[in-house]
Amino acid sequence: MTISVFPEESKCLAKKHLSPEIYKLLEHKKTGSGFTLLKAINSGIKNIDSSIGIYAGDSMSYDTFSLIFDPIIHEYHDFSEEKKHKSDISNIELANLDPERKYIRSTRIRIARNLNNFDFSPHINLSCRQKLEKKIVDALNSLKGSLQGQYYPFKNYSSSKNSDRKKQLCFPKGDRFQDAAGINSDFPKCRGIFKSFDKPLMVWVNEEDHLRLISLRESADIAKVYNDVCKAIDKLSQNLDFAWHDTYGYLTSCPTNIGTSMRAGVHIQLKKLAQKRTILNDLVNSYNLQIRGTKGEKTEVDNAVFDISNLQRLGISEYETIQNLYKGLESIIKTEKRL
Ligand code: CIR
Repeated sequence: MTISVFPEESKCLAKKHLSPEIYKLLEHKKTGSGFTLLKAINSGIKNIDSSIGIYAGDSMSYDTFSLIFDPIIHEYHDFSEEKKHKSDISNIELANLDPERKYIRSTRIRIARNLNNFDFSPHINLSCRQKLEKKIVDALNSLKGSLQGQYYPFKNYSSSKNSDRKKQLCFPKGDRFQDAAGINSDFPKCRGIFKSFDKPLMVWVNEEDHLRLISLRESADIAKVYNDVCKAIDKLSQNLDFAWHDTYGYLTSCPTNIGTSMRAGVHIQLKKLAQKRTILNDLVNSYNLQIRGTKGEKTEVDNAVFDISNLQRLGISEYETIQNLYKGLESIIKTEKRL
């Protein structure tokens, strides 16, 4: 039997795993910062098409409400606690898979981080978000050399006359799932984007997670894109205390992103394999990768350009994820050439 706080049509994992017994055990619990079960599942209650339906309000949520987070995490990530997540962001050396960019148009890697001692985006109040923004920006401003850059707070950008630049440097207000979770509160206050001067590294501040580091190049040099973002994370960790869980690795607002919190992928044009989707799907599945539409999740594939990225985030290190993506893409390109 499931709990009646969710709409009848809802099929989200939070509803599936929240038995009346677990609800009773958790309904009056609070984390140290006052986050509750009902706040955690509000997005799932308000959006009947949620697939997960739960967000964490702080790093403690994963332990205080472990009776509901654990089964969701185990099912979504196909994870058992004996595995324990391990991180490895050491430098990687890999030959460029497609130097002429015949297939791979661009490579993008995103890694999320949240800080201990600050509530996560669904639960943080304005004055703490302000302090957090300052702390993050101070750390970003201390980056030197190739990582040095500038922070663009959104409040200055709303009055910018240069609309192209504004478009490039704003992340949009979150969707209705994030809205019901509380992530959009006080938007766009205390949000902004840091951009490095001479390398395509960006950091989104105070979006769904405290930091989202994005490294993007119009190149197939996966190692370079990966090493850039890892170097930034390594430097920032000297000044910022990232939330880490012994079993679940790096903690994020949405439990789908815990572990490495990394999505590493390419835009790749596969004209032949686009006509042989079964072969492409088999290859993608055998390397534990996923296909998204050209413009992201739930979009179409334009002109045979696929967005192919890692599927696993928990129980696999960052280093292994990149090696796996590399091997998968190598095999996909080989097959495309053969066809
Ligand atoms: C859902 O439950 O469907 C939404 N909360 C989104 C879940 C995927 N997570 C994400 O995009 N960070």
